[in-house]
Amino acid sequence: MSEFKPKDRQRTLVMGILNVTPDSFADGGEHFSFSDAMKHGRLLIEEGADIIDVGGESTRPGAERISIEEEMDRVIPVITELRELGAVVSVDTMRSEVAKAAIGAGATIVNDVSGGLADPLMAKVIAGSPQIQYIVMHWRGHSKEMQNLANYEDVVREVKDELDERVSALLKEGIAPEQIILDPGIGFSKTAEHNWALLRSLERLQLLGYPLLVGVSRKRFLGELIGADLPKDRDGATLAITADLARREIWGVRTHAVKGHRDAIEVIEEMYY
Ligand code: PMM
Repeated sequence: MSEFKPKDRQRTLVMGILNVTPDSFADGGEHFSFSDAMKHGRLLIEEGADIIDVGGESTRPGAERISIEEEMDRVIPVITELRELGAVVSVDTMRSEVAKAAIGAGATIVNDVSGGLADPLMAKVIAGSPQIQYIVMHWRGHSKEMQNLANYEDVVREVKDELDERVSALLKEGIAPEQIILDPGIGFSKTAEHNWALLRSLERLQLLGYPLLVGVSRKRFLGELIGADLPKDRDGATLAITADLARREIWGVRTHAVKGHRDAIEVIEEMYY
């Protein structure tokens, strides 16, 4: 083994979560007003977020949908301001209109938890913006119905096959392979057992040949494991997974508490790469 690190290695990236919603399960909706959202956005930048993921619609199990106008009003001003501060911004949306407006405001990544399934026009917007990266998450249905869709015989095989199908459909619509990042969709139509099985076998999803983003931050299955009812008490558990994912060369992690994750990734880089 060489004692030098290969120069072109890219460490795992940290995507900081900025939910501009009144009902996000993980941060209690405390970043709801524009000024509060920006205060938190500045903190995420200071802490070293590589990307800031701005979302206006809650994807919490059982959540009601909001109107497009409401979603636009929540996310576009925040994206514009974050871009002025020089941040790399992704927009967490399933709606093509919101994605289009966000790209216009300077977002360079579209994070679509439905992987293009919720809005048939999304693929066209992404194909028409070849400089944009597109996060395609594994998804089976909207928040209201997703817990009834957590039925698998072999969760890893089925998630892999369903992502593969999505990718084929998106490529047919003109999206370039270089634009695509895949995400197993931890907690979306999945039980705790499904989540753990996927996390143990991410290498099988890496075989699809695309970078992987993983979002476990403060999710309920971690609380169940360690007995933490409050999302904020799940950061240690989240961090343990991030360190492991950095070791396994995962492209990025989506997380609430950025600083600790940057530190953990730096430690793993020093130890192994
Ligand atoms: N999880 C949530 C929202 N958006 N996007 C991606 N790509 N992957 C995820 O796992 C994901 C996501 C739900 O969590 P939050 O309400 O804490 O943001």
